[in-house]
Amino acid sequence: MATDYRPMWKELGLDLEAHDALLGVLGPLYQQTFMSQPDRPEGMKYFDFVMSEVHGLRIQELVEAKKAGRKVVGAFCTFVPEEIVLALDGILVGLCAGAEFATAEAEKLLPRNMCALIKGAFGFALARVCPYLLASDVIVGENTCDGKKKSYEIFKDLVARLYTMDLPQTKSAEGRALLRAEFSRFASFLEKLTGKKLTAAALKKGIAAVNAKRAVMHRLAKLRAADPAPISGLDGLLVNQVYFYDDPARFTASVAKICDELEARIERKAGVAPLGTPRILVSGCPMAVPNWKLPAIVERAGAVIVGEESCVGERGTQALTADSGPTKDQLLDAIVERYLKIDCAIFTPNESRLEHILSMARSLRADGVIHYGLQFCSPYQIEAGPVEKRLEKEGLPTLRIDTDYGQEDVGQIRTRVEAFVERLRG
Ligand code: BJ8
Repeated sequence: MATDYRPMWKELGLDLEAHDALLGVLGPLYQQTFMSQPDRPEGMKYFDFVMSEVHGLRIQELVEAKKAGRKVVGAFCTFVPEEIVLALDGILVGLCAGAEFATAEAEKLLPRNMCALIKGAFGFALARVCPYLLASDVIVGENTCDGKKKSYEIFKDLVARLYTMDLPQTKSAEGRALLRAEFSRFASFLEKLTGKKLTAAALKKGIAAVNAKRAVMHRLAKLRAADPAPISGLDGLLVNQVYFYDDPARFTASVAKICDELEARIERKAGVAPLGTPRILVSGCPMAVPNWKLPAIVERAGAVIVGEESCVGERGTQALTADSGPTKDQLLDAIVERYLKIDCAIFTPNESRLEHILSMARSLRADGVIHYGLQFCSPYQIEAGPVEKRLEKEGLPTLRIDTDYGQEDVGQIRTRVEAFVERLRG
């Protein structure tokens, strides 16, 4: 008999009725989107299991860890340094909401012209349907885009505890110094929260665990360069999404297993789509669970997605942290160096993102790029123009899609994506 998680959910403070409604939509959506795909790698069964238990077993693990004295840190951004959280025996979980929920309630607190990601986060908090939010001992809000920065001023009243982290907007010496100061302040805050002392040895362990997780994602990304593609873009995205929830060591081992399987597939030239299927790189705003709208449209239109230039993707996992020396300060410096490489569109200028998109498109042998922008996301929507111009100049057909989490524009997006796939075939 399936475990009854309702007492645990109730204790966490979830609104059980609203939560049932959410699960009632998520389960069928997952089945429809993922289980209908042909030739999925066997290793994806682990991720199907994780998703089936994403509000169950994983939350139970977090609750048990909390009882054992560990602290859960919730985050909305890939800038929150997991190395430091792990070094202080904490657990980092991703909180971004990839679906609309209680939008009308959220719009009582926020302007309507706000990106779906922020509105979704508010909706999930207001409706009390996210067990990760409720299980978090502290939530880190980062001052990235104006939308997030200002909305945290309101969000702090919706959650038990919000810690705000300032982030630079330029990759200058001053920007580096700011990030260093903020990571030190964050470490001191976590020391108080956990009652533990940050040591070089613990930081080294944290760095090793996160590097292992990132390295296995680099291995997976390389395998996706094969033609025929050994794994669908939907499954590739799902692995990137689970990255933010799962236990790091277990996640690393599960992705390594998939990689072994994909290597064998590549060896026998087997894939999820025939050789020569149009290959697409998706670039832009992060796609949090359960935002599978665009990839599902693209792959049903007969193309295959070979990579994600996104924070739920290679922007979030690129570059390892150097194990740079014996002291805590040297290690913190190395962590800062690694995070400063993230080419989020909040940075100005942000040339390195353009270079990264191009290098990903080349190494993954993409035939074209779809730039994905969430409506009202100024940083990515503004960068979309220069990205398109540069990619087209380099001979890479580019399609710009601006959308939200609603289903109203699915037909229109499908028509544009189908025409784009035809262009790539031509
Ligand atoms: S490092 S991309 S995770 S900030 S979609 S809320 S940018 S208006 S998500 Fe992000 Fe960190 Fe950057 Fe990555 Fe604002 Fe745009 Fe909304 Fe966004």
